[in-house]
Amino acid sequence: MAEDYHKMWADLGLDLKKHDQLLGVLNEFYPPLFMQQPNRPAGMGYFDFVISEVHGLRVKELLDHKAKGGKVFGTFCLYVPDEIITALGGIPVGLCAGTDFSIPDAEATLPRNLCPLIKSFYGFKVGKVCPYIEATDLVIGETTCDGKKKSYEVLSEIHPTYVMEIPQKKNDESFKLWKAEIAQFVKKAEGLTGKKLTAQNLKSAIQAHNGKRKALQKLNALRWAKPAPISGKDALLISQIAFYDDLARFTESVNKLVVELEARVKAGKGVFPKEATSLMISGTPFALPNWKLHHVIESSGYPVIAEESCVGSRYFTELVDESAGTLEGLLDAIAKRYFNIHCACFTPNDERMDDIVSLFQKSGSKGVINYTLSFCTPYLVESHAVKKRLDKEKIPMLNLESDYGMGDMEQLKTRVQAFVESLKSKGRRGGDPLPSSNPD
Ligand code: BJ8
Repeated sequence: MAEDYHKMWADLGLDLKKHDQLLGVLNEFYPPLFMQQPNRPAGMGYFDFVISEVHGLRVKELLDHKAKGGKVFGTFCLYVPDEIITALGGIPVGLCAGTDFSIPDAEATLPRNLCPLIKSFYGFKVGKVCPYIEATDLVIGETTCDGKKKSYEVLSEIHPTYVMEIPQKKNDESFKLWKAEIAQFVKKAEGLTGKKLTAQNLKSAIQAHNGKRKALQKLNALRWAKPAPISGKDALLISQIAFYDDLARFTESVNKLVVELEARVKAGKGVFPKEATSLMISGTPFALPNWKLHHVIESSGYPVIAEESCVGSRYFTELVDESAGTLEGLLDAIAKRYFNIHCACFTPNDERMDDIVSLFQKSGSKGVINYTLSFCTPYLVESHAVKKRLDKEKIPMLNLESDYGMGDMEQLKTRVQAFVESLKSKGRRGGDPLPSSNPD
């Protein structure tokens, strides 16, 4: 970090000793995991810089924004409409929830057999190690899975929290409920920011967020080239940074990287051999700094070229329709776009199966790794539907369940290697691809 930020962290009430330990772990793991990858695109320099300043410069920017009267909104889910926050002069920040470092603090209050993502986010707050949550004026929760829903009640005891109600069925009645929920959120956000939502400020926020999504779409489509011009680990890192970096600067940096990757594809330059077996991942999100599965797969020699995930395709595939001229029309477009995110919290959720198949086909992956965080009931149970559909399409699939601990890395590696070997031997014998392996 360019500056010493200890005073800023102390003013935010962080536990400085524990926080130094957290940054120590990050500084130890990041360079070998990311910076030592061979043939990395030069454009990754910007994202390395962002990580080097992860609790420094960006937090300072948020605090500067607050000093000028702006508000900061913390989020943990894709259903929170960032455009409304931006339009009202607020900054939306996706909060960290991807490390076991913060879990012991959470387990003093929350049950052990709870999804690690939830325990991680709560542990960051209660353990006083996250400057982002301390910089937020309000955390926006949502009624997605039961674990999150109930944990927001616990969080609300120690941090200002507002919960949006997310419907669970995709029908007209649910859509009406969702629109009403968005209208309520607008009122809440207007109250906090002291600003009024207008067609003009909302349209320009929609355009800005769509610009970010378009940049991510281009970047992620380039990963399908053979050889892949960028590692899956780097692409994942960029998707994670998308949740908290400055919107305009991030979009510009991704677009610059896209130009570099296009040139690489043209020149046939990549980060893995052309014939490497490429895989895609579907399932639960990879909150920062959860890089474990990508590292396991890519350090075995297989590029990860797509993620059907909230830190992945669910985040950027759909744009908000910008064409309406009225506030009502634009809010309707926002409601439609967000209603169209296919999280396992919805029932039934057939559209997600279509998304997985379509991404598999478009990307040219050789197999799907269906990944679920331990104790995530919606995605664990939905693995059955994923398997059924992929079997039907004759798409090979491996089911993996894991948490944030490092203890199962070797076991995961063995399973991924065995899966790829099975794909290769099937390829050598010819015939249809293998049916999916059984869920654990
Ligand atoms: S839209 S996936 S970000 S809810 S992994 S906390 S579901 S028990 S993160 Fe999610 Fe929104 Fe859905 Fe996406 Fe619960 Fe599962 Fe944990 Fe999860």
